[in-house]
Amino acid sequence: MYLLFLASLALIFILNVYVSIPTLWLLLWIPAIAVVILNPTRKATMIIGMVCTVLMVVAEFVLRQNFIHPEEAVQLLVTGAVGWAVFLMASLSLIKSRKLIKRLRGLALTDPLTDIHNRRYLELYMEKAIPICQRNDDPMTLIIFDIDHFKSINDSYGHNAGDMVLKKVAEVVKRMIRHSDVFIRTGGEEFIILLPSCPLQQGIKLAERIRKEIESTSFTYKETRIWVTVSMGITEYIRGQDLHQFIERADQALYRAKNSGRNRVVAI
Ligand code: GH3
Ligand code: MG
Ligand code: MG
Repeated sequence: MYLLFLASLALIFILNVYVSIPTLWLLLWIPAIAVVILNPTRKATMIIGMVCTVLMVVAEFVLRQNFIHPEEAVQLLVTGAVGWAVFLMASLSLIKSRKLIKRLRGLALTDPLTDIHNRRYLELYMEKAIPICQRNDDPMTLIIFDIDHFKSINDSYGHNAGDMVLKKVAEVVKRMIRHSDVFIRTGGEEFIILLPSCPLQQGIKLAERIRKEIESTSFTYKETRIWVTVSMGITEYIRGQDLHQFIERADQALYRAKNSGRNRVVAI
């Protein structure tokens, strides 16, 4: 793209040598906008704007052997100003819409209560992660966990207390995992932690640490201590599985953890 920018500059320069019409310099702003599309920042807008204006003025002086008629100078100035204004408006609205798209994308992939990612994010992430994992023969482990007897927390202390528990559980887990791990609220009081480049045994150790940390964390709502535990299912990725099958296997382990007394980690 930058090569295209230089090629367009050369073309515009040559065109101006043969057809000496100052308004032709407006063409210069087309590649300039292309650069801002590639690099949508205010800094890039300012730099490119300056570069184009300086280029235009210097080129005109060189082409006219250092003499510009006052009328032509005014025409050149107006051309430069109009070009600048159109370029600035186009660039700034481009930067604004890019920011908006980024923000909307963030909102679409984030759970509003806990501020962690949602299931849609996991699906998008796994579209890329599964082929990479299979190609590099890299281990990948998935933990699915669910808060025990969460309904009775809601029933006993109210929905707000339940929300507070969900937020705090997410905060505890966020502190304990790596930046490269993927933490998802799949819905209700169920979460997934995806551990890339992590074999099952290492994942079990982390799951056990998280389970104990949640058990010993003090959840207090209106000065009442709420006891919170989680059950966890964990499994390692098997070559050829899709996301659904991978989660299904971890879900079976979670089911066993629930049925064998809760507040435990079960691996399959
Ligand atoms: P188990 O140990 O078998 O997991 O039992 P449980 O009570 O945790 O599971 P159950 O599926 O019976 O209840 C889950 C409850 O979670 C029911 C639902 O109202 C509540 N819930 C789902 N989403 C939210 C939420 O965003 N906030 C709150 N406060 N409660 C929620
Ligand atoms: Mg539950
Ligand atoms: Mg549940």
